Amino acid sequence: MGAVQKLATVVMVGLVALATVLTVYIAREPDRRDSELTEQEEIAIERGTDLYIQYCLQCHGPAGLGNAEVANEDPARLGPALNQDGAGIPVENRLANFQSDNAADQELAENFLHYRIENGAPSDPRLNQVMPAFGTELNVEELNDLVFMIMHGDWNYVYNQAVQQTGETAAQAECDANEGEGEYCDHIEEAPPLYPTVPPDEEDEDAADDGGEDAGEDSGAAASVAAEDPAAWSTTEITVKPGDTIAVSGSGGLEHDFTVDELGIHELLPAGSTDTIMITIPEDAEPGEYEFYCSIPGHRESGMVGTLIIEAAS
Ligand code: HEC
Ligand SMILES: [Cu+2]
Repeated sequence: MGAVQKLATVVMVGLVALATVLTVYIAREPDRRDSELTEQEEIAIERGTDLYIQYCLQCHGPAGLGNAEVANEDPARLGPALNQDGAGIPVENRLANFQSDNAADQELAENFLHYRIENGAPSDPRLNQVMPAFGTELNVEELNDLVFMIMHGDWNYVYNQAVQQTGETAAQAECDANEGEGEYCDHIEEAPPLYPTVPPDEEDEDAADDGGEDAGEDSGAAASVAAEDPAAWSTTEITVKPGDTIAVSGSGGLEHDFTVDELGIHELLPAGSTDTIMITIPEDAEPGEYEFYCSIPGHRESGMVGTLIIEAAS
């Protein structure tokens, strides 16, 4: 009788174990499906990563942290962080949330990424902070792979690939392989930065006192407005007369522009600058109400829009 009972016990234990494993497996199935990318998508991420290392790393950094100060050992890169989570950028400060689960966010991110990568950002040339346009240099598939990588890739993977592929740490690897001796080790110290760094800018100091308004008064402008990050104007109503000037200031962070379609006004406010641009209302502008807004994708929709009232000249 012992043998039969033992067998029964073994079968029971086996069944319970199997049931447990199955339950856990089924319970976790939705997660697994979410985080699993198709083979096609994995390939897109690999290709996007290689393109990133070749074209973007020099300004946006090996881990996509760019010039973000937080959590970044290397904040001298020119470009902003594309790895928003890694850089600790609060969600409410993101103009577009690059790695979101939400369909609306994803659509905005996809449009913005395509727009920015294809057109670049004609930023302030004096600061040498120009994001080049890649719309002609890269083909449609390459652009799609890059955007897909930024939206769905893993920045740790990018970083590891970058370490493998760039010469920056090849010297380190050789030096380590030679137990810390030989010419490679000297090279680590000497190696010049492989990327352009932000030049010191002294002249931003005076503009930095948050002063759209001040700047406007000093310069005799009839009105002033300042861009604010992520996407707002300091005022949503501006009243002027034909021939008046409006002092428009940059936010000091993101790029914006001041656009009034009917008057043909379209002035860039470069990233990283609080400089004030003087915009003159044409003498022959018809009195009435116009819309002023920022034409960077997503900004107008986020509320970066206001009313420009032109009163009759007295
Ligand atoms: C020469 C330096 C440089 C290179 C190379 C470069 N960028 Fe940039 N990138 C910048 C700068 C500077 C900005 C900020 C521009 C601005 O807003 O005026 C920027 C902005 C961006 C933004 C917008 C980020 C945001 O939150 O506003 C994206 C996306 C971007 N770059 C992606 C790329 C990709 C992808 C590549 C490679 C194909 C690339 N960049 C190559 C310098 C560079
Ligand atoms: Cu804007």
